[in-house]
Amino acid sequence: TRLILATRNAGKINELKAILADAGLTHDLVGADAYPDIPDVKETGVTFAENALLKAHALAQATGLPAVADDSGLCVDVLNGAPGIFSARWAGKHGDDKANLDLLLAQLADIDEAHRGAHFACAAALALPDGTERVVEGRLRGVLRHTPSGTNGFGYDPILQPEGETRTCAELAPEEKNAISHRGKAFRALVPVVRDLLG
Ligand code: ITT
Repeated sequence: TRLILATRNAGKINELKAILADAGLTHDLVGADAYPDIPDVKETGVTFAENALLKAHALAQATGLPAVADDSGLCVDVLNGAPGIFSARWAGKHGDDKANLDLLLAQLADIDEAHRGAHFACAAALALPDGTERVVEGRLRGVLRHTPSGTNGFGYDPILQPEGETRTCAELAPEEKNAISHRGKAFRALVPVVRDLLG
């Protein structure tokens, strides 16, 4: 059966296909980019979980198929959790990863090593056309570098160095990132829920 990945972020789609296939899910995984006529839902929630559910329900309703969605972001300790749910549009324009990362680095320029803690957060939601919904979350803790390093991944990956690592997320191989990431944890926890509800 087909399972819609309710996201148009190519970085997420790549990671989700690998994470879900590695976890043994045999569904036909199709990104929302295959449905260009379905409008993007307004992310009006105030939490990752609320926004993930909004996205999953929108695609499940519009396609009549089960859908999973990811809402995620970077939560910085000294910024009281910002950018958080605003991570994709921190510098103004939605999805401008470089502008977002540059602005955040500028905001943290005077913060010393001991106070650069942060985490990535991911809410993974499943919605069925009949309105059934489930959501689980995952986190990846680390520290923020002063300068970007690495070319893998997307978004803030070049500046987050996971706890216990000497490399940034953008210097990890994709399978290394997925093994420890917020997205890997959340979606591996969602797999048994998908199996339970969809078979
Ligand atoms: P969809 O809503 O279509 O899924 P989006 O990019 O708008 O795509 P979000 O609203 O969830 O998704 O924003 C997530 C942002 O958080 C993303 O643009 C990145 O800047 C950042 N982010 C999330 N996960 C990340 C990761 O694994 N590595 C680096 N940055 C990440």
